[in-house]
Amino acid sequence: MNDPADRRNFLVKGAATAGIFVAGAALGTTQEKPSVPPSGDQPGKPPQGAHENHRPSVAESDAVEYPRTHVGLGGPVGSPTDRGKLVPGYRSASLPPVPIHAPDLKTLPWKEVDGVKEFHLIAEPVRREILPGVWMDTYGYNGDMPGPTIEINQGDRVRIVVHNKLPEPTTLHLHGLELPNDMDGVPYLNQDPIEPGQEFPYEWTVHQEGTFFYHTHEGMQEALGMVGLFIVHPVKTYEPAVDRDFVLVAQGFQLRPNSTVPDTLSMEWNFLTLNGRSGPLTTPLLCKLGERVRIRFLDFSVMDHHPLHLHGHTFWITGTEGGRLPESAWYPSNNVLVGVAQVREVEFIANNPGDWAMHCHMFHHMMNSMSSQAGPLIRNNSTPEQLKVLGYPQVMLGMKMSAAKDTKMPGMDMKGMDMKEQDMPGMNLKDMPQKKTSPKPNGAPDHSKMNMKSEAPQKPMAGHEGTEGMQGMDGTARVEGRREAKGMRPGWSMGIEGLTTVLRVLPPELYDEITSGQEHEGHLMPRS
Ligand SMILES: [Cu+2]
Repeated sequence: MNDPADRRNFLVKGAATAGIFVAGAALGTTQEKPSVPPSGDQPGKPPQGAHENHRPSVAESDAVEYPRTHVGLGGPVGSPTDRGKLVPGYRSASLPPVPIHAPDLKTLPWKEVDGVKEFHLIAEPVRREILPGVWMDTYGYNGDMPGPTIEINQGDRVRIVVHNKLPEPTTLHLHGLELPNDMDGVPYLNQDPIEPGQEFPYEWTVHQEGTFFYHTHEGMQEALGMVGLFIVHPVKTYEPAVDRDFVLVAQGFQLRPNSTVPDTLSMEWNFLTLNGRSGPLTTPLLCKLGERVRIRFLDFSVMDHHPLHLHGHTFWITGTEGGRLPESAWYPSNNVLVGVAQVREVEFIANNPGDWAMHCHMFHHMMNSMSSQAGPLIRNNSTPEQLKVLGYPQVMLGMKMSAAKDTKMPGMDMKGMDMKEQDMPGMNLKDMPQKKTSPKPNGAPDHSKMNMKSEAPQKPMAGHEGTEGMQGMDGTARVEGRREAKGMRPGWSMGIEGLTTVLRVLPPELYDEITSGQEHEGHLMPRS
């Protein structure tokens, strides 16, 4: 798959097959309407779970006007198909809501106890790998940061038992939920803090639905990442129904040199994460061409807002942390500003095949480890992958590679760079995907005045050692070798940093080939 021709065939093959599925929708015009609304669970298959009482919405009968397999505007502004606004997915709205998919996060299991859905949250110190070989020692829940996702149905009675295994008191706040005052989790105001070794049950009946979250109500514990998603599905599936329901939580941390513990007093952040990982370790979001996709963004940053931008598509903003918006209040965008503790839900038809960047548009948030305060956070023999992790721009990697091979790069003054082959022990240049990346011919910054050697700390930056050997070449192979990344352009991980992930809009056959039936199915929510 490293050969571009192979990749092209891979994609073309999938696209051709997809064309069979969706030709009807793709070729449809305003003149012709399909006899069967395109609301099946799979493209081209009859809708599962559709029953006689299922009344096709206006959107379904008009959906053919909106192109599902290529870009296009749909109907006029204000019409149901305007930029795909009310065009349904393939999944029938008569089915329960599709389970949540939170990439890189775990789901919290529950058991029924006396008619109550009982969850156990363990507040404890955890380690989290935010980039290959970059570990953070922090606080979280059930061994993870962010904590596992809680997913329930509107109307459920829930009990969340918090077990405090931290060396300090804590409480749990259920954010945005309308619950009894003594369940609200503000220490001293609503309850005594849960002391180390103690536990406390939070129990109430959830009448709301939407995107909520739980977190400690101690500021410095919040800054350490003590948060988790709390998703409540509506009793009746929203229309137009979606085929995918993703959720992403944004956070920021300051990891200083020689420390693996985030500096929670800092008001600057050098590592920004989505679901606890920085790009390119963020796992790509997979969907099939033509599906209706919902993405729920939560900002749990200390004090940064994030303008989250999706490439190649126009979405409609359909909900907030307060729940669903009426359709009259939706508006189209490709960039949504998510403020601290806010949620923005967006929906769109994934009709533009390919691998699309989805990222915060603040430039510093598209980088890993800005180093203005501390100088280059590297040691002398750092590999290109480590440079990448530590925030050196791609052109630097190109320079380093070229310098190592004693080839001169046009327009670059290599004096003083002191880049020699022996700086990169153990590197196998021929296997580097970066080798295939063309260096910037013009306008590249002049790094010749940087004296990396003298400014580089003598000791490796703690946390960047790759304690499990996951660094350098291994890190790249691991990031690009993931199942979810199959068929992506070799070297793609070079362009994905910080608060960034990738949405992959795949022809159905290609999607199936990649997932091999192993896709996340979630747990079907029993209706009570
Ligand atoms: Cu941002």
